[in-house]
Amino acid sequence: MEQKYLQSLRYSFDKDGYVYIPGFLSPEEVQALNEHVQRFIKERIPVMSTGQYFYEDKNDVTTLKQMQDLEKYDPYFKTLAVDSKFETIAKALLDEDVICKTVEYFNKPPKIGKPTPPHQDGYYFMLDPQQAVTMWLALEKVQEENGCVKYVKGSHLKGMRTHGRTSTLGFSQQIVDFGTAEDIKDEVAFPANPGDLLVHHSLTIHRAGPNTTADRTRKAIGLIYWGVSAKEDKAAKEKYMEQLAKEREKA
Ligand SMILES: O=C(O)CCC(=O)C(=O)O
Repeated sequence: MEQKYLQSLRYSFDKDGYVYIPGFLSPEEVQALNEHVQRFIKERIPVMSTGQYFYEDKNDVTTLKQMQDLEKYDPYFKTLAVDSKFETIAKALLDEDVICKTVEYFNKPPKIGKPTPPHQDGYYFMLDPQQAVTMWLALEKVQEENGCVKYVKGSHLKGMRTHGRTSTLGFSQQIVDFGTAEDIKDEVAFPANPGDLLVHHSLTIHRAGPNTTADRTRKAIGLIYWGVSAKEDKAAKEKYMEQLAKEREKA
């Protein structure tokens, strides 16, 4: 990728807290990725640890909602993330070397796909400095009605907001006072076509609506990269993960 192009992306990212790259993957690449996702679901879910995949309705396997750490279970997804064009973008936006932390899958099944609560990923990451990006790649057409992603422009420059528990599986935390006049004024919705890529900073506030359609899914791939300068508060993270595991057992 050309240096000039990467620099222009970084300029937008620094200003807005996100970038939108239409057609990042070609239709053929998206088709191949979709086929690998389906293969992964069939072959790998049976060997995945609990807590790494969730169903919207745990009694219905057609309602798969989320999976994480795909790259640890399948070399295709490792190759997708490491030394790839996704990594090139992450490096350019953070202006340093990066480490891929996880490859995820996000779906909102028709009718019952819940909203993604407003949050900042950095709240989960617990990093200092907050040098991290999340990528979100549409695997199919995503619009307001099946739950497109929405970003609050410039929110990455305003620090970490207070988060509290949600009952949403896979997104346990949300901003408790989201919905201020400024949040609403600065919020931008991103309908996307298959292969379009969104990338946001770990402090950028974002959310997504429910899937209100009767027959469409809302599938996407997520990739998370941390800059090498970002250090994790390990003790705080472990405590948080233990708490989550306990709550999951009770649910
Ligand atoms: O897929 C979604 O609805 C949102 C994903 C998200 O919040 C994230 O990638 O950080």
